Amino acid sequence: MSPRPDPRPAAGGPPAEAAKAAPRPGERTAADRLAFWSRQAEELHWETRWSEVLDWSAAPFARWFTGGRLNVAYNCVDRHVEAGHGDQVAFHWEGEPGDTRTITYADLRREVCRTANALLSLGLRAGDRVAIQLPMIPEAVFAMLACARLGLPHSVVFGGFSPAALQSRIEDAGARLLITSDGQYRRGRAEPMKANTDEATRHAPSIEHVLVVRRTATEVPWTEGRDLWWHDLVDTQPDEHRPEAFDAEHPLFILYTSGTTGRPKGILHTSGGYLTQTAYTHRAVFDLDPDTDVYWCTADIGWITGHSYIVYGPLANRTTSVLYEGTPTTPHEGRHFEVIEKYGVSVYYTAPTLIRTFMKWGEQLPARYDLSSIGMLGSVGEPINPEAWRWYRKHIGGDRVPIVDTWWQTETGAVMIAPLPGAAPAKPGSAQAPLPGVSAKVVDDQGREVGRGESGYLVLDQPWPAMLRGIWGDEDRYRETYWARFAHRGHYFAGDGARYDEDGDIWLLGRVDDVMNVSGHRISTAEVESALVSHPSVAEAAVVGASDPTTGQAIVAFVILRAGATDGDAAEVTAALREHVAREIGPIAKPGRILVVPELPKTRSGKIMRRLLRDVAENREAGDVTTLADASVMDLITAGLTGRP
Ligand code: 6R9
Repeated sequence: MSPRPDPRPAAGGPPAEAAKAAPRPGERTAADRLAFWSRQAEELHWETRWSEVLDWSAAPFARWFTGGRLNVAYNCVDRHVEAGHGDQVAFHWEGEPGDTRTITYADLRREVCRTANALLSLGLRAGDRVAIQLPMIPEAVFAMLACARLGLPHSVVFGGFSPAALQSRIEDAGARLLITSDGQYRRGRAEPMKANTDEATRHAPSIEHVLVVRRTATEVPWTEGRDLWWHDLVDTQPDEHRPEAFDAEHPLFILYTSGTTGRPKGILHTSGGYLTQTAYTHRAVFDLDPDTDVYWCTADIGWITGHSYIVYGPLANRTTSVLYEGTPTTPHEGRHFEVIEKYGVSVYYTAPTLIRTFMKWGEQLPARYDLSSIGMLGSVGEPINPEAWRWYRKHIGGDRVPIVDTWWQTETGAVMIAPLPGAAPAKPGSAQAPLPGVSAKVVDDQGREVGRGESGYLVLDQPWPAMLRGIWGDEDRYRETYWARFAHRGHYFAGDGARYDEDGDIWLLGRVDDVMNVSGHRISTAEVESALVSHPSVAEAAVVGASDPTTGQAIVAFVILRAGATDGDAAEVTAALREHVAREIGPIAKPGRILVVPELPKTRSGKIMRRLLRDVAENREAGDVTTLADASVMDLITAGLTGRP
């Protein structure tokens, strides 16, 4: 397709979709917002229409489109086939070793029906939970949609997570079925997957069956009667399955994310509101034309971005997408550009950490490929620094395409703050303004809105359709984490700092809690600390996120070793600790640096002052130490570290 000219600064009118979606004049009140979302919900197919758009009477537990009934998978698949688009490509799948598969909407319908029939044959019924740990292969999408079709909440666990992490997620959700693969390709190598998931299921008695996709032809351990091959069970099922409509509030999925404590939270999303907002935002933010665009979101399906912007939003909008299995460096660093050129990708949605990696590799790399199909670029996962924004636009976007910086969270389910193309002049590094139907504010400690040029906390002061409906099995934690901070005002506390500029546009400033953002992945300091102290050599640990030019933040750990643990080589001990964290949580949580220290800086109440450790990690003079129980601790720490790399 031909690239769109950048409509900003708003010279001509906004593009058609943005104009259609934009709030009508005066659409500012809560009633207008509900009318707006009601119009967006009408874009979906409902078996029964809702009677009320929002029921907020049990706040902070929302019910959207109450009384409405729909089937999410029908909306994402069957309805497009029935409308005559069965031959349209849903996914151009590109495997890491270079194998490919083209999946049309008709193919997708057949695969999802077979998978649904297979799950039924295992005795699964609406409400049962299914855990999925799979690489980025088409079966991952089939599995998610089959679950949605049957009303089985899925819990997708990122393929890089350790057996221990998978086990705790399976247990928390009480999953009956695990869907996994024999192995996965990682940087050109076939690595075992089933061997790891077996370790997880050994201590997870809720699992009755393990359904295994053959991907790498790796040898696998096998438990007769429990384990089933996908090609035996699914591929032999009938191609037809009649979808049943579920309540708008029927649970669609649980997705675990890091919080400020060590225990991950199972974020619960439901059906009608989630699909309404993911579909609307995907359509409006990317100004997408389903007949001509080829869209590529590079996220992994194990993260919320994969759920909302690879699976549900794009499919509800009948998008043609690229689905890529591998890492960006395999088999070479030009892989993403090669894929863009091959499929004529027109909308490319990725994370700042990858953009900064591309910058490091140099602009000569994208210059070797024809990227002229690109008409729109997206960014998600962390604040995008203006330098990366400009580089992205110049070297990937040919200096002519809009960039949408989309702020949202696992908890929000869908994009909340983003510049609508054509609606406002672009500002590199700013997510700018809440989307139509969304209300966000920057407030001070007391919850009062701050003025222009001032910073504070980002809050969402009105419910939104794709909002989380709670934390699985833990009502109190839900209230405590998100609603306690500004309870007197009824604001949702996002955990991010933000600033209004002189025009009143929003700039995100990163997390204000103990959650790190490493390459766009949320990892809590407490999670890594508890992994470290579970190692016999470690007496105490404190973890901070230090600024890193490529990954946004890098994990730096300060550890106090137990007596005796220092007898060996210090480098050996820290190497062992890094491996230990990788085993406990997953390679993404491996600390970049581990510093062995004699003490940790603590307040009188015993709270570790991470701010001071961050100063050390970022090579700064330590800031205010007056609240330390023992001010000389910082000298001890820095003296001990001098001369170390
Ligand atoms: C979608 C996703 C959420 C946290 C969020 C914030 C950071 C995401 C951002 C951004 C600035 C953006 N974040 N997008 N910060 N600008 N465009 O990433 O969800 O994994 O739950 O992370 O990521 O700190 O609070 P999730």
